Amino acid sequence: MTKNIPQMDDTIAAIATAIGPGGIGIVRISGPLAIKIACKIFISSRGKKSVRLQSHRVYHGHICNSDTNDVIDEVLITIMRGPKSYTCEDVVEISSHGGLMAVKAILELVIALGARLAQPGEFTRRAFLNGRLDLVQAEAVLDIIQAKTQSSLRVSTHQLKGELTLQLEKIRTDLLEAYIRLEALVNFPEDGIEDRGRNEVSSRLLDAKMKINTLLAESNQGRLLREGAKLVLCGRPNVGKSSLLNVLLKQPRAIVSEVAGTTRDTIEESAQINGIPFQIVDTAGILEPRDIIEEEAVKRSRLHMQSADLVLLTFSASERIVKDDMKIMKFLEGQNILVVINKSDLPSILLDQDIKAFLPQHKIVRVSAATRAGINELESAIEQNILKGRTVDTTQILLTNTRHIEALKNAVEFIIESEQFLQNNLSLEFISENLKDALAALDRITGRDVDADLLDNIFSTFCIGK
Ligand SMILES: Nc1nc2c(ncn2[C@@H]2O[C@H](COP(=O)(O)OP(=O)(O)OP(=O)(O)O)[C@@H](O)[C@H]2O)c(=O)[nH]1
Ligand SMILES: [Mg+2]
Repeated sequence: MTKNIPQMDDTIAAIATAIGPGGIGIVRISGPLAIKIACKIFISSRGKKSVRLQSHRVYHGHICNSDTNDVIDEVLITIMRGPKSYTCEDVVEISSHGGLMAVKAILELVIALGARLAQPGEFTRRAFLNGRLDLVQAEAVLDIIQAKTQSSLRVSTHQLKGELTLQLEKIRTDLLEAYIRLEALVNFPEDGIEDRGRNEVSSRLLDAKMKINTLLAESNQGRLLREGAKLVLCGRPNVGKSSLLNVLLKQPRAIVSEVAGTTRDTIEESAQINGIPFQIVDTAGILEPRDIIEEEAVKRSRLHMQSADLVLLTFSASERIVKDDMKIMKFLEGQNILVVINKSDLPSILLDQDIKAFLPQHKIVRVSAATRAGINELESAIEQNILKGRTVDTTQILLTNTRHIEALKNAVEFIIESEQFLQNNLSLEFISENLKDALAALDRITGRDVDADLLDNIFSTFCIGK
């Protein structure tokens, strides 16, 4: 059950710019009262109250408290009458001087005149509910705001333009045609065209499946662009994990010292490596916890190692492999590992073949966190490992959102099952039910078929004012 479905027929308002010192600040108002409120508080620079504010015009003037006649700030206001606006409703944007006080005072005035404070993402939610954007495009708006790299920005912009939606619509048409043909077979079985009909359904299903699989094939790359890959530094104490974290972050984030066991709690930071967003985790090197704090640290480190997209297994060039290294390697069996031999500035005791004896297939990169030698090579090796040698073509349609990926996987499962039913000559009603489920999975992505809880979930991650 949804606790809190926002109304649609009232007027909402919010500060749409980031809070804090800045050149300008914007208060955004949307709904039936938006223009009426603007008329009450805005005095145009021509001196008289502007009663008729025209759509898609910008006016210069002042915001005044109509009760006290106090001037609050000099502003530009933009009028956009619905449906030609972001929300399809009447929208007014008041651009005042930046900083908190002016925008806050304007917002308070607007609220006092009958608007209500918007919930996070409520402007975009209205744009969706009024048919201005579908759900994929609404989510793309959020991704653009939160983009961490140029490439993720580019992919989200394509999604906002509706390119992914168009592709999903093509898949939907295939499925719908398969469904309609199937229904015809169910309802007019006497026509004697069953074989031909089944073939047509089959061929439509194949088309849909191929289109979905093409999208899914690149989805891992897309997801990495949006959410970032998880990179976990591990290795025994003192090999220089925290030093490497600092080098990759280009700032001294973690404490580094010659004392073994310096890092106790795991440290997580976001960074970009060669244009790919990463979540980098520095773990505790200790293997045998001496107290409950260390016990917790070891537990957390292990959880991170297990969920890593890539583990940077770190050694020191000045030390041979010892039992503890072997324990770590055993724990990491089956993980995606890149071997890093740090401290290459010191005389090298650890040889590549010492490592290859245990990890014959894994790439080894020698670096020095102290002198930064080899760091570029390390960054390229990380990039290659994550992209598996492929470049991400940000001009193509990419799935980036886990919600979309899961729904498409779901749809393809129903399609494959339907194909099997068809091959085994099972009752057409079964197949028909399956196709309805496949269509529903697809419609959850674009929001054609979506419940209020899911909407709450999506829009609550937006900022207020968007
Ligand atoms: N010569 C040399 N010393 C390094 C290098 N990288 C790190 N060190 C030193 O090695 C020591 C340990 O570094 P840390 O980064 O704290 O090692 P760690 O692996 O995070 O250790 P724990 O947190 O205890 O698990 C410090 O004294 C660093 O200055 C390097 O490339 N060359
Ligand atoms: Mg450390």
